[in-house]
Amino acid sequence: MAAQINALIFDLDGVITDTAELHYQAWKQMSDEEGYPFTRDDNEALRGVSRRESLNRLLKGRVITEEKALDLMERKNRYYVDLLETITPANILPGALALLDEAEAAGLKLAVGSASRNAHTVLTKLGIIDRFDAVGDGYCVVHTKPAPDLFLWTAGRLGTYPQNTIVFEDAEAGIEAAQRGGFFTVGIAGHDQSVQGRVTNADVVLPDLAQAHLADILEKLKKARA
Ligand code: B16
Ligand code: MG
Repeated sequence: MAAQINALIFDLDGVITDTAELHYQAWKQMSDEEGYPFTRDDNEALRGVSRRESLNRLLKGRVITEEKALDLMERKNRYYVDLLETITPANILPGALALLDEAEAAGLKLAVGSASRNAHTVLTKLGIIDRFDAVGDGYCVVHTKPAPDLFLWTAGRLGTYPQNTIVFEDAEAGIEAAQRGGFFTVGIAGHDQSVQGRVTNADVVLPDLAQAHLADILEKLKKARA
């Protein structure tokens, strides 16, 4: 890897914090009201994909009107936004703040690239929105992950190029988006064996950001791209 890394872009849900459980509870409440089956396993397939695509996957081919789809998404989001009230800085995942500190000390630019339209709210509740030079969210581009648009938009806001930027992602759709954009990728696999396959295509795979030091990550990327 001859390239100079000058920026890091972090996915939000599953990398900096774990809002997947709150998304699950909100989709579950809406699904129960409608009599749709929806399990935690089903929720795994919604990681990193937009609200609209999440609904499509949840419906599993069931055909509904556009008006109904908008109502279901609006209701789910209302439940989700209510649940976001419970978020505090204690919900930042282990190691994330330490990595931000290291990267900032090294002079790297920092951004969030999240499919969520609630990313600003979540970052504000976590108390870290000021740590980022740019926040790309579900409002910034038409085509969200796995299209590369969101990460490219975010890199543009930072004034960096994909070949000088690392994307940290926990979802298959996010790794694909970053790779299609030409970024270096670090996959956050989590500790649940049944879902670890989702980021195996990343340049470097880590279980989480705990003990994730910038120098080690750069070294691993260098070996992966040698
Ligand atoms: P919203 P990320 C994603 O966040 C979530 O992983 C995904 O489950 C959710 O459907 C998507 O945001 C949209 O969220 O309904 O709040 O706009 O992983 O890209 O940070
Ligand atoms: Mg994610």
